Amino acid sequence: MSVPQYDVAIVGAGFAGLYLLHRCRQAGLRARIWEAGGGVGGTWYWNRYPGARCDIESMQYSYQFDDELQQEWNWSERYSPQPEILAYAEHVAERYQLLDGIEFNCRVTQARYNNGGDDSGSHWILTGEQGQTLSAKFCVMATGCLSRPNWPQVEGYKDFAGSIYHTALWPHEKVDFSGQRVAVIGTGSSAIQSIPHIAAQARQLTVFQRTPNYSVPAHNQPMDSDHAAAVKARYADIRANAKQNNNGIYGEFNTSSALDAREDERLAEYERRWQHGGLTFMGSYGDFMLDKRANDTLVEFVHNKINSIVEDPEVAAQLCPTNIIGGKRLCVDTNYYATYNRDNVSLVDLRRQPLKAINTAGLQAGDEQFDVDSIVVATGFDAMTGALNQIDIQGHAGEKLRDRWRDGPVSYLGLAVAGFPNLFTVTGPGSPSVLTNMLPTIEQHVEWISDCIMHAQQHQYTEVAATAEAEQQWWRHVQEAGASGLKQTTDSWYLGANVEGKARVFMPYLGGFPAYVEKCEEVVRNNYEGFVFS
Ligand code: NA7
Repeated sequence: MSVPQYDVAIVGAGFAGLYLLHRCRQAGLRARIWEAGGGVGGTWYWNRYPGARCDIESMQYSYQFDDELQQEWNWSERYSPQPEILAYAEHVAERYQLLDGIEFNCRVTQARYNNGGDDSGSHWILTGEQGQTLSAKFCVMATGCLSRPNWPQVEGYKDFAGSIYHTALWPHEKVDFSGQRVAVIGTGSSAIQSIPHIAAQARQLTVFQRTPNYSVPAHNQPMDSDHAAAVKARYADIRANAKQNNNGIYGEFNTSSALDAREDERLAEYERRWQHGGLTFMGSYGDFMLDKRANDTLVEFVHNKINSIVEDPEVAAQLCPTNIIGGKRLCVDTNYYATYNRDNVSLVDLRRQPLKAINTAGLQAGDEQFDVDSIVVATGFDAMTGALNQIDIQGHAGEKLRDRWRDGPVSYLGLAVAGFPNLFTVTGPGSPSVLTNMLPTIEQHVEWISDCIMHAQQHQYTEVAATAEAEQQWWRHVQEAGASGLKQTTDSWYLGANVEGKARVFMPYLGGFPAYVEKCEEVVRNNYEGFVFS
């Protein structure tokens, strides 16, 4: 049987894979996407739990590569819900006629590099779950940073008589919790978004919390048409301005010290931003992640908010995080803390009574049995490396990426790994990715990767490979940037701390989006410094 041949194989049809397919086709490259899901959208295809929505305003959480697209598309809410973001991804796939370039329900199990020793030319051979194969000169992993679900390592899943749902693998049919006793495990962003919805439906909701999280109100609302029109009128400026900020988000980011402000000024500023809602809450001063004393002032403000919203002081105390604010990604919610005032909601502290097992009737935490009808597992992801390590990726001389990364990942710019020629990763470890607005970061990566592939094609190179030296240098810089400031003082999925046995390495690049873009551009200016073309 002959193996289909392409210039570029793309794994994943999320926002990265879709744009890459479009770019490749525009450049005249033959490209094909293999996608595990039954449709496009990546994160927004899988995470269908109640209340799922973006935590960056929709006017910014969108593509900007085509002005007609951003002018024509209308978002219905300030933070659009998952079905609308999925509809947007579907619209993009149709608008640019990408669907015929995607193989759905096709999970890649192996990607193996053949350096052309048999005269077939350097190429990657992909194998799918059903034994399908595909060959392409280049392979791009557009597999997402948060796409391999993380499950608590406890016994008994199979014994449970009720239903178990992971937020990241939510059914396509509507789940109705009416009249049910429901357990939610986890209190990260997915739990914080879904808990108010589940509580409004269920007879009884018990939340199992290992670590409390900081959450600020979204103050979500229907899109104000005047606001949307004003943004559209200045879209290019707004997008360009966003790229000057470390997090790639357009907003008011003050750089002065919280400690230089008078207490009453500071509190007024925190209150103003709390009332505005959203992630820019952390932008009131510039030193929260540099000086613990500055951070403490914001922590105290949020603790006071939690204590003023949650009526039971014991529950409020359990919901107040003890780590710094901003160590983990801030959550953005609608009615999260107030949900604990409902009679049908209770909170269990897994630090006091650890999750021991799931059994026929429910779950056991400490010595206590909790009988439930449904369990919602909101325990996040094996972030940044999980989706890549799930695939048996074999580079030069059969070296496996998962072996190479056993003690934690290394990468050149989050884009390429030494020893894995003609392989690129979109928002791989070492890219600013999850510390930024993902959409513009994805666009920047995709444009850089497709330009690099075109450079190789135009010069008829068969192989492009990151050098070990460039990779080490970049990785040292990533580690230094990650170690600066307070971020690493909190256990988080940035560090792999949420997954048992995972190497503890700070994975995203904390140096900021502008510095990263400048580095990528410098690499190109210096004739793809750190890459060898042959
Ligand atoms: P997160 O943010 O990783 O949250 C997962 C939650 O699940 C968090 O509270 C974890 O507690 C908890 N968790 C993880 N493993 C366990 C086990 N074994 N037992 C009990 N509790 C556990 O994932 P989300 O899906 O909510 O959000 C991911 C990102 O999506 C988010 O950052 C936004 O960018 C959007 P822990 O803190 O690890 O103690």
